[in-house]
Amino acid sequence: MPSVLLHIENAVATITLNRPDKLNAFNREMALLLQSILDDCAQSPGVRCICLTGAGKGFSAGQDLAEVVDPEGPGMQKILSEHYNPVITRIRNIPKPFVAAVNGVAAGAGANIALACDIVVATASASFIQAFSKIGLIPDSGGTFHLPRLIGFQKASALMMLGDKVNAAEALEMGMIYKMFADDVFAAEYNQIATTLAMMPTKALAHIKHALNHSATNSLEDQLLLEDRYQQKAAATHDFKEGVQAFLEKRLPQFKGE
Ligand code: LHQ
Repeated sequence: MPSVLLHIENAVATITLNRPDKLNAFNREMALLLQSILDDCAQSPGVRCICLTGAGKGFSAGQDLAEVVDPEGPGMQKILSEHYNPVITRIRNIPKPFVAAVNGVAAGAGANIALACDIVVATASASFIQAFSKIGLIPDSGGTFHLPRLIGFQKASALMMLGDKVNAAEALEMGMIYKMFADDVFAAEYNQIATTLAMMPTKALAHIKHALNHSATNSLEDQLLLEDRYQQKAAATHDFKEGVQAFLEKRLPQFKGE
C-alpha cells in the first residue's frame, strides 16, 4: 500500500497518511509522496478543497525516529529542507483551502503539519504533542510560527518546552483547533466542512488565506493595501458576480471556483 492515499470526491481531495502501524510517522518516501500529491491537487481544477487525515488510530507521530538513526537514511541535513519545509510551504501557499482532520494523536512534525492547515478539526479522542523537546530537538515544521499565533506566546512556550500532551477538548479551549467532534460522527462532520469549502468561491478563499499569511508580519497600513489588492482580484471573479446575482434573485449561488 502507498504511504499516502488520495481520494477525490465532490471536488474534495482527501489525503490519508498511511503508515498506521507506525502511527503514520513520516519517512522520506512518505514526505516526498505527500509533496507530489499536494502538487497534483494544486494543479487539478477539479480539486477545490484538500483534507489531510491519518489511517488507523493516529494522525501522525511526526518523524519516523528509526529513519533518523539509520545510516542509510536521509540524514538530519535533509529532513527539514527536503521533507517538512516543502510540505508546510505548500500547505500555506497552494491557493485552496486545507482542512486537517485530526483523527488521533498528532505529535512532533505531525502536529505542526496539522496546525499549518487553514481549518483544524479533531475527533474527541485526538491529542496534540509538541514532542520535540523530549528528544532534545526544537519544534519545526512551522510550529514556532503557527502555535504562538494560535494560542499565545505563553502557552506555546510551555507546550513546546514541557512537551505536554494536549487533548482535543483542551486544544479547542486554547484556540489551537476550530472544532472537536465526537468520534462516531467525526468523519461525517469533517467531510461536511470540506464539501462546503469545495463548493465555495475558491479564489476568494485563496485570497483570504494569503491575506492571513501576510497578516502575521505586515503593518496595518500594508495589510490594508494588500486587502485592497486582493479585493479587486476577488471582485473580478465569476463567483463574485454569481454571489451578488444569486442574492438579488433570492436563490442559492452556483460557484465555479473561477
Ligand atoms: C513510531 C513513532 C515515530 C517511529 C510511534 N517513529 N515509530 C525533525 C528533524 C529531524 C529529526 C527528527 O524529527 C523531526 C521532526 C519530528 O517530528 S521530531 C518528533 C518525532 N516524534 C516523536 O518524538 C513522537 C514519538 N512517539 C511517541 O511519543 C508516541 O508514539 C505517541 C505519544 C505519539 C503515541 O503513543 P502511543 O499511543 O502509546 O503509541 P506507541 O508509542 O505504542 O506507538 C505505536 C507504534 O508506532 C509503535 O511501534 P510498535 O512496533 O512498538 O507497535 C511505535 O514505535 C511506533 N511509533 N511514533 N515517531
